Amino acid sequence: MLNALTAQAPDKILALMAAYREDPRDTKIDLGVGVYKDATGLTPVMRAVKSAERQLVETQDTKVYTGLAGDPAFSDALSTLVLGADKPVDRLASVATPGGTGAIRQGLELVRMASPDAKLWLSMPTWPNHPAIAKYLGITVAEYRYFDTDTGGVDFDAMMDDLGRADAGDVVMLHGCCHNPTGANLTLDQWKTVADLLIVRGLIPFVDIAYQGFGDGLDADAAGMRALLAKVPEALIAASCSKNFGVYRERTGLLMAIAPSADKLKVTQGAMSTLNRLNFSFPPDHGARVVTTILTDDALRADWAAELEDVRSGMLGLREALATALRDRVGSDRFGFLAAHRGMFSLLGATPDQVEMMRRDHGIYMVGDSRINIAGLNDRTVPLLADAIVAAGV
Ligand code: PLP
Ligand code: TYF
Repeated sequence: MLNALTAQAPDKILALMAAYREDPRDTKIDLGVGVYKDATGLTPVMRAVKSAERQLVETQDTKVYTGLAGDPAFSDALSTLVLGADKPVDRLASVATPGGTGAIRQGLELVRMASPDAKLWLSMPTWPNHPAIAKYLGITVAEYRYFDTDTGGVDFDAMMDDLGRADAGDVVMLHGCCHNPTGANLTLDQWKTVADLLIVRGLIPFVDIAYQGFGDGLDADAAGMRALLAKVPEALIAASCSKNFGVYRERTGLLMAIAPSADKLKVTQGAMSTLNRLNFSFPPDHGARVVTTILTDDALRADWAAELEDVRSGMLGLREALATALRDRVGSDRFGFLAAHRGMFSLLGATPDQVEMMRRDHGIYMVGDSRINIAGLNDRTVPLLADAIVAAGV
């Protein structure tokens, strides 16, 4: 049987991690995988997470199964963080999932179950796991233009043109904030305009929000998505706690569905719980319980929010420093988009050859499409990257 297997294409981002590890140069710089790193290159356990874990060790008296949808307190706390206090409780179904990826997978399974012929519209470019999972599930993928390589911003007219060609019932994947890989994001008004188009054309939004708190702040990062959700009749939302709580390996995520009416809530929730059962039964609990503990304790929550704010402002400072270093070197504001982007990532606009040159000559590792992880930089390496970008002729 296993003789029949053929080699699967590796994940390019994860393959880059291995290449970086094997590089013997001690001057090497890792701007690859999307993991937050502090100025010393470490990905620390957040203070509030440590406290919540200590509390759990002391007080948890059972490890018995949770429900198929996970702990209701987790759904309640995280859905409020993501959707806001005025979330539509009478139409909101949710299941805990193994990370944001698990939420995307379960959400796409729900799409396939409800509407097997729906196409999934993805921004071009997008996180490679979006098309990979959709194609694996047999869902047809279509692409909408998103990034303007000349300006480093969103090509909104092109996006609207392309979505204007979607068929009623198609699903449109949107990055809730901090677009991966480009770093370019919709304005609040653009979110509302997208919502109007979705309504007119009968399209269903699927929002992937994996970096809430990494852009302009916890509520600011969710504002566009919330404005869209307030308008549309139904929606899916996949939220990840990997980055904003730093619980990557605990696999902590939530799939939410806003049903078109309150009487469709029960059947929607039932389908989502069933999909959990069919794929893995009960979702992982440790990370979810840590997150719930933090969000429901005023002191822990304030400490978490403060640490997240330091992470966010640190990345913004690095963006400014890199944009300034490049302005000094090229004598123009050609790289000004780096300071306007939000989140961990920016697409530099370098060719694959230039990316390879920066790796070979300077030991700087970025994804082949020239996506850099801003958090991989520090005050010492910002000028080194700026020099390398100029030397490669980007
Ligand atoms: N969506 C996007 C756009 C991401 O970049 C990530 C990455 O980390 C995820 C979802 C989900 O991450 P995880 O499965 O680690 O929660
Ligand atoms: O885009 C990134 O770098 C993060 C981490 O298969 C990641 O989202 C990358 C690849 C992958 C899973 C997570």
